[in-house]
Amino acid sequence: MLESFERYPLTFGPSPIEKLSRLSEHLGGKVEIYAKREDCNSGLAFGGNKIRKLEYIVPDAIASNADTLVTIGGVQSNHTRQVAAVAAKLGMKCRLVQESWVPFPDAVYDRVGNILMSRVMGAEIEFVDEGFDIGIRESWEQALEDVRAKGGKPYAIPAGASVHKYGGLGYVGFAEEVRAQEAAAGIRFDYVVVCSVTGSTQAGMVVGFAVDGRARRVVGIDGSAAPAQTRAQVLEIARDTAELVGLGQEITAEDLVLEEGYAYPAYGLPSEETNEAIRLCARLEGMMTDPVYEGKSMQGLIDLVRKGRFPDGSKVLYAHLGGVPAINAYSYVYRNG
Ligand code: 1AC
Repeated sequence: MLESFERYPLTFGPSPIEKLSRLSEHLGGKVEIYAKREDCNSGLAFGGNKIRKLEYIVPDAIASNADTLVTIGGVQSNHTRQVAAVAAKLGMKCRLVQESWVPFPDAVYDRVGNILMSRVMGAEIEFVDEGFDIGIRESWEQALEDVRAKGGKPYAIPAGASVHKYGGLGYVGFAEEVRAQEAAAGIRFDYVVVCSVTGSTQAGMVVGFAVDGRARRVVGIDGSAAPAQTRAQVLEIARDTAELVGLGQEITAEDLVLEEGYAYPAYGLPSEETNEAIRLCARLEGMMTDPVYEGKSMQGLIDLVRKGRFPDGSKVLYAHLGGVPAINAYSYVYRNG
């Protein structure tokens, strides 16, 4: 489906899939859990899901003759870190708007993890005291204007690279990649579990897996704590992406599965259950997850397996999107492990 779209390679190639045998056994052994390691997909500042999306956005940025990538996220945004890495790799400047999406008081919250890397990679960073919102933000539009006013040529990348005309393509490619890996390994995944916030990761997967009838097997775990907005954004991006790639079938609201019960107490704040999931996965598999994204989707995965949501014998693919660097900003929470 992606043959007619230009791709600028930023990843190593297909990201690895590994079986989480000890976690599967711990949860009763009736469901086989695998992880697709998007956190290991690139050498660009620890990689992650946005690098995959940016592969289809960068050709447009280059064609526009832009000299500055401009984007937005929370203070510990993985997305802004990945855009900073891509800008460095391309020899472009990078302007980041970091809003106060998470009311977290750790003393080093704005010093470590993602934002530390963005600073080291030379991004220009502006803090804006606005709360969480996945929509188009005035602060970001002002940053674009400011780059222009100073004689630069900005290229606009919205939060999560999501509401961008090519934002869903990377995860259509993910589905195609999984199909090829399934064929090579002689297996087929019954479900894919993925954290969803700004929407284009899940939306792309829904379109990509619709091809073989698995759209509704993509189980989004809401990490936004604003599920109505996330759901609407996933649907809009999925529909636009389906049209863009010529899917030939309509994506309906029923095609979107978004589990809403795991984002509490708020976006970016881990619950005790999230922390237990992070520790369990780390101690059984050595696989690190984070308090904002993958810890919540891991919590959802564990809970859904325990509740019997996946029939016995199911193969479940957990998409690890690469949110781990943010865990450094929660040092007090994990001071004792
Ligand atoms: C919310 C887009 C998002 C980030 O890292 O800023 N995943």
